[in-house]
Amino acid sequence: MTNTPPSCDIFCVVVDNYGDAGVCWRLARQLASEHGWRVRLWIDDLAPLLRLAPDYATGPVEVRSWSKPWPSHWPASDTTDIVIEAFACEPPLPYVEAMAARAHAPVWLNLEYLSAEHWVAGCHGMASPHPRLPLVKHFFFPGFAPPTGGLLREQNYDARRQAFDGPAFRRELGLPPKLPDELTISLFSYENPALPELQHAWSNASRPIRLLWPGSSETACTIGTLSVHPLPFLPQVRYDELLWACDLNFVRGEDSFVRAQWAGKPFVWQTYPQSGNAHLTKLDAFLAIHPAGAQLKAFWHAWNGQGTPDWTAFSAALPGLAEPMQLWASMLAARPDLAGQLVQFCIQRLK
Ligand code: TRH
Repeated sequence: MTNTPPSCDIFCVVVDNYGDAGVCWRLARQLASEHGWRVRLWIDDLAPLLRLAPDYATGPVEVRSWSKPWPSHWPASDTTDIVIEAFACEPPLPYVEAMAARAHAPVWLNLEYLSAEHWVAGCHGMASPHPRLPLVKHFFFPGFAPPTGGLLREQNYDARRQAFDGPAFRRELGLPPKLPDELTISLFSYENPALPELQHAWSNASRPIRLLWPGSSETACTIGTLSVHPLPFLPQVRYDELLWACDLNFVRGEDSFVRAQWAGKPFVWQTYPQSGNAHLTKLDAFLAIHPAGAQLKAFWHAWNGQGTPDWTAFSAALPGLAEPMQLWASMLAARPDLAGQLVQFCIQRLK
């Protein structure tokens, strides 16, 4: 290989919501800005990306609309050294055939979903030869512990966090200054039958609760001790700031779940609902590896449809969660990040 930076195509199908676009954009941006790769992101729906990164067109990633149908012939010269398909979305067949026509086959990765389940470590890096073409696809699994692919975390994360000005952030969002005994909560969840019960508890709490609710269409209101503040859906970088500004974050899916862990604040995770209650297996696998898993379990289970959330018990446990949450964040941050590991994985295979 020459010294030219590697080229990389990332393929992303937006199945629903924001997670597919959110993960792909985060990875694409890191590969381009931190590792100098020439990255194109092929995405079949630009709408979520526009909300996550309204300035996506300014670089450093070249975003391309993955229009369907794809042209029936694709030149090998317009494929890249590395091809990443997100969540097994499969690049278009003419593109795959063009990959096989290159002098050197690209490194082809399937970036998988995040899970703390045991089997992930055994599957990370596994090779899957193409049944017909001279190509090999490797499974790249994010994860919490070696030997998985790690988690997405930008190199400038700590610097951004240190520069964060909480009071200014609140002013910019039109929020009042934080009351001395206020508990500030952010809420990002799927439809959740436990929410009305929880809101009722928050409105009869022992301290003021300010609920910051991005992307909500509710109207602002105050009921007893609860003040509800709907916020616009924030760009991805600002969403980190929201997590930093809160004492407790309700997150969901995959990417906001990871961001809440980097924030090092107590959080509550709603898993992406899956058939056969597979999401509960995912939930328990994470609780089993988290240092505060035992204290979180009852409330997290209730938030995921298994029982009624006991706010009084959970809020009493909150002060004791601060330390294990920070410990967990520092432990994870000390491990190699996903983009860095992915780069190493590819470099070893690029001849
Ligand atoms: O949106 P999600 O539910 O995404 C998904 C999808 O359901 C997807 O199909 C599934 O594969 C995946 O979960 C596991 O939740 P997630 O993953 O947390 O993604 C949300 C993204 O939106 C994340 O990048 C954070 C970002 N975000 C903002 O940028 N601004 C905001 O205001 C909010 C609330 C979120």
